Amino acid sequence: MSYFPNINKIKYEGKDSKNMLAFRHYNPDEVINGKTMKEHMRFAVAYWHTLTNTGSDPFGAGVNIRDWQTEDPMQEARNKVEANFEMLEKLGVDYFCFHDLDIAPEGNSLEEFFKNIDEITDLIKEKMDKTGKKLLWNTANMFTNPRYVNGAGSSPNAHVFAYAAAQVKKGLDVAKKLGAENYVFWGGREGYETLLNTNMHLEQDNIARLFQMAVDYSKEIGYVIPFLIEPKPKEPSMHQYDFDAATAMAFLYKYNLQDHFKLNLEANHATLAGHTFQHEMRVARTFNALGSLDANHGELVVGWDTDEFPNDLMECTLAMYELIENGGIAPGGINFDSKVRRSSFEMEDLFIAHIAGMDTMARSFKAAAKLKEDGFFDKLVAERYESYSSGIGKDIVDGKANLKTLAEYALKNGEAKNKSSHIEYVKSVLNDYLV
Ligand code: XUL
Ligand code: CO
Repeated sequence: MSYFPNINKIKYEGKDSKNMLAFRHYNPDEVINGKTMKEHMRFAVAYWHTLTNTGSDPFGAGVNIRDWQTEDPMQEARNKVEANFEMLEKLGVDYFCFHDLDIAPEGNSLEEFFKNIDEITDLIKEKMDKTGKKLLWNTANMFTNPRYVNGAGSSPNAHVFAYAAAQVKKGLDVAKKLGAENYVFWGGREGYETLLNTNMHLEQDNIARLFQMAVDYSKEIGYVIPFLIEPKPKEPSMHQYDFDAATAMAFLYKYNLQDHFKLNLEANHATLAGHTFQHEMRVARTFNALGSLDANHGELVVGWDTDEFPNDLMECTLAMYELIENGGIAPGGINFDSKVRRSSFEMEDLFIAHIAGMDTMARSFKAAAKLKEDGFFDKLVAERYESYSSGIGKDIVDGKANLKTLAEYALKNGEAKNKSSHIEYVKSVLNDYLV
C-alpha cells in the first residue's frame, strides 16, 4: 500500500530546478569538511505535525486530506506507520521522533494505551529493522489528556503525577525497544496558570523528582541515553518553568541533573522567549549542553507558536554556525517540529514543505561552513578581545590579577580607549554569505 503513489524518491536537481518535488540545495551525498551533508544534518520527521495534525486551529476545523485517516483508531495508527516509513524513504530522511500519543490511541484505560503502544511499536520496530531508519527521540505526551489540566510532574494532584511517571516509564521502555538516541521532556503544562494558588517550590521539586526517577530507571533497564529538556516560555501554560535555555540550565544545576540532561532547542520557542535561535544555542553551548534541535520558524508579526517550516536564511545560518562550533549535533539531530500552513492541505505538501525546510537548512549549513572556513567570526571576535591575550588582560584571565593590581594599573595608565565595532559593515558583509 502506498500513500504517495505519485511521488518518487526525492532527488537533488540543483538550484535551477523548477521541480517542487526535488532538492535544490540539499545534496545528501555532498561532502563538506569530511562528512556528507546527510551526516551533518541528521534530519528527522516529527510524527505529530506530519501524520497526526489535522490542520484544525482554534477558529476552524481540520482541513488536511490524509488517506491514512479512518474510523478505527488502531487501524489509523497502523496506517500512519506505513505512511511514516514511506515518507522517510522517499525523502531520504534517516530519523523520526514521536510522542506516545502520536503513534497509538489511548483507548479506555492506561492498560489499553500501553497495549496499543506495544502493538504499534512492534510494527515500527519491524519497519526500522527492514529500512534502517532510526528513532532520534521519543517523548510522552503529558499535556493533551484532560487529566493534565494542571500539569504532569507539576500537577497539584499526586495521582496525576503517578500517571505521568507511568507514561515516562513506558516511554523509556519504548526508547530501549526501538533504540532511541535521546529521550525528550517538553514541559507542555509544567508551569502555572496563576501564582495565586501555586506552590512553585513544590512543583519544581516534583518535576526534578520525576526527572531523577527517569535517570534512575534508565540505569535500571541498562539504557542510558541523553535526556533532553525542551525549553519554551509559555503556551499552553501562562508561564512554563523551562522558560528558556538559561532557565532550564539553572534548574538542572539546582537539582544536580546536569550530567544526565542536555537541551533540545526549538527556533520558535526561542522567538516566544524574546530570544533568537542563535542565542539559545549559544547559551546551551556555554554549558556544553546543546543536545538536539527542533527546526522551525516563528512568525514574528503573529506572536504565537506558528511552527512554520524553516525559511529564514539569516536565522538558520547563524544557528548552523553554532552547530558547527559545537562540533556537530550528534547524537542529536535536526527534527522538523514544523507544520504545513493550513492552506497547504494536500498530501503532497508534506513533501514540498520538508524539501523546502531541508533546502533552507542545507543552504544555511553551507553558508555557515564558509563563514567558519573564512574565519569570519573567529577573526572578528579574536580582534575584539585581543586585550586579554597579553599584559594586564592575560593576568586577568590567568587569575593573576586582583583589585589592588588592577587599581594600580588603572591609576597609572590613564583613560581606557575603546574601538568602534563597525557592526553595520560586518552585517553587510554577512549578507553576502547568504546568497
Ligand atoms: C511544542 C513542542 C513539542 C515538543 C515535543 O511546542 O515543541 O512538540 O517538541 O513534545
Ligand atoms: Co518542539
